[in-house]
Amino acid sequence: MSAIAETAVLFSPAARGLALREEVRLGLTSTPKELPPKWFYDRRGSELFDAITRLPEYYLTRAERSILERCADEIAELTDATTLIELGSGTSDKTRLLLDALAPRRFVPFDVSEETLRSSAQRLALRYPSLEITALVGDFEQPLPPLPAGEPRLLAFLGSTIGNLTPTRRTLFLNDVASALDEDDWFLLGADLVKSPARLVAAYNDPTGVTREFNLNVLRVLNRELDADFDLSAFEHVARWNAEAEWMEIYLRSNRRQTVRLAALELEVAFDAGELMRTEISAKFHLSRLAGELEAAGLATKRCWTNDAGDFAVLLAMRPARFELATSASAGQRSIP
Ligand code: AVJ
Repeated sequence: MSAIAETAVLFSPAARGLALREEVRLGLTSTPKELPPKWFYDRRGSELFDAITRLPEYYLTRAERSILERCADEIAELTDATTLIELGSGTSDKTRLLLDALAPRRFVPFDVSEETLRSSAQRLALRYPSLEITALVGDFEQPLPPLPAGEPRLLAFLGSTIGNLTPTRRTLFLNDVASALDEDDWFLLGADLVKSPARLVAAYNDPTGVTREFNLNVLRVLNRELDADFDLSAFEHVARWNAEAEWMEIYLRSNRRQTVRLAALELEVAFDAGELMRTEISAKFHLSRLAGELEAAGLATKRCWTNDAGDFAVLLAMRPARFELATSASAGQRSIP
């Protein structure tokens, strides 16, 4: 029993720095330009996202919380999980609903943002003194590390963070989840559903400009970490609904012709006036199709819940016993101590 949460850094500062440099170089030299959304989340970015979750237009977090309030006991009953692992846990805010219902022995928050992870793990350690907490700094787009033993385990991926992955990445991720789980382990997924474009666009384009600040923050991260000279006032926040792909697209639009230098990459990048650089996609789902994607990865959906408005869904899936998955490549991240 201790109120000190242990933190294992699977994504070391060196590995993180390398990934940042590689991904930014690739993204800024591609046509059209893009940046991966994981780099939004330094301390300030995590705080800005937290502020987004409280915006009246950003219904996702409230919808998911209301579902979890309703179904957490049932999840506990069905899964009997003694270990809760949460990917992209962030501030672990909604996680409390699961921790209260499950009363697991062990909690493993996994997130790319080390600072946010450490402070939320410490906060949880104080609140749940007998809970064993092993925080993992990692990137869920890399092969998942071997999960801690102590079945049955519940792997949670909430907030519709899955929407940030392109369809190909999503397939890879779901296959990786399925192979990380043993028979009778569980996967809990929160996913935002397709709805009216007006509401979607409003959720990603709030009038107070919090989402704009969040979007621009990635340029601050690049300025700091890659010694870049992005002028934040030369970029605009753009949020569009792509009806064909059924995802929100978030861009930064260069409002003039300009050249940006990233000293750490020895790279100069030219932007045209009006040029769009995509910084995020946020896919929206149809419940039955999403369950089909899980199924294709070898995950059987046992229960799903939506809120009354049908805005958001929580799916509980498991790896059925005797389901043989093609063995995937071994983990690219170290195991959990
Ligand atoms: C944290 C990825 C779920 O896509 O809705 C919020 C991030 N971006 N507003 C989302 C986000 C702009 C959010 N996720």
